[in-house]
Amino acid sequence: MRPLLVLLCLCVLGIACSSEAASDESGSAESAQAGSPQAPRQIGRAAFRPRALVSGLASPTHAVGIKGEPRRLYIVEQQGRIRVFESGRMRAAPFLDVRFLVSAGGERGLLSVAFHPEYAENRLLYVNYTDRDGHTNVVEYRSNGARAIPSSARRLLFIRQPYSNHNGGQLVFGPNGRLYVGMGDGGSGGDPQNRAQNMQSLFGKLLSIDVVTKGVRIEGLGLRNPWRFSFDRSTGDLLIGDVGQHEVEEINFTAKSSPGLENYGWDVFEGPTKFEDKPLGPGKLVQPIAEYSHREGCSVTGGHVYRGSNKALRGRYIYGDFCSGIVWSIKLTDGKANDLRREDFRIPQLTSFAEDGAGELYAISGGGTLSRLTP
Ligand SMILES: [Ca+2]
Ligand SMILES: [Ca+2]
Repeated sequence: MRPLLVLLCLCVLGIACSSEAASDESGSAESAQAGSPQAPRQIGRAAFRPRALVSGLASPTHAVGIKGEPRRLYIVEQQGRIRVFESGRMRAAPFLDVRFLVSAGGERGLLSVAFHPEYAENRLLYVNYTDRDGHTNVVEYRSNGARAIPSSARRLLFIRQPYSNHNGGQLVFGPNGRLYVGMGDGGSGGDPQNRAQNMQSLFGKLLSIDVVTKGVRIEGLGLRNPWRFSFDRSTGDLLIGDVGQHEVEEINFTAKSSPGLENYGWDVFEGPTKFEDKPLGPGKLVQPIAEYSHREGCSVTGGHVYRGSNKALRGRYIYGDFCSGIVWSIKLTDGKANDLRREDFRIPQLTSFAEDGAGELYAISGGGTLSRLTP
């Protein structure tokens, strides 16, 4: 294990890091820049507090809010439903029910929903699910305002999955108006067919789709399973949580201004560590801005940059681990991570974070609970 990781682990366990040192933001920024990779090394105070808002959900995987709908959250259930939480209660009828189309369980199911940036006018939304044969489908629906219209389904992307795991699953519109799709490396372990570095394959990639023409583009390569990623709603910068193999979980940063193409390293690297001895594929190698070892978890859940009403916390990126339920946040400055904080709560089976129309944040437990994260 690298010395940086050892220090990080000791810090998390409360050893070798005084709270005084942790609150020294300039010091941590300096050390983050001096170190390679640029991992945060100090643990500061907790920043958020969870308040359970909804319970009794069936294996929720994802949720989103829409800017013009401040009192509403769309919550995705793995078996194939999208449900609406509105003004403090769940609507009885689902917004979308595609359970008959979906295979659910493990890393399969209805995995995310994204609403078109002009949803208020065109009523278009997009879902990502594994079908009855386990293959990835990205499908457009139109809603009537209250419910998605089943007959409006229009498939934008179909990818035959070779294994049951690493299906990616995230959909989100980028600042360029394209629909971004996270694709895992196909599955199994160690990327056995070496797809993530192969530009002839759509596996192990960050893809984007022109939703009008259905044209697909590779935006990034070298990903193992980018289960959750997001764009900072204020800057347009991209943050990706990429799930590791046996040792390291990682967060990657790409500025909106980047001309591309990013190569996030897998399966030549796992985190900053060499994984397979072979040449890298094309693109600019991007090393993680934050990482943690499997002593603290086993599967990273990428989150969001906070842009809500609490000024002191704006610009912090929150993320966590599905297995341990640990939640951290980092301050982002010029694409560097510093002032790492570990929250004093855990979210068991942390499947997703969510952001509402006003930029406030939520955490979702696959056990069935959605909690608001109050600064
Ligand atoms: Ca391999
Ligand atoms: Ca990587």
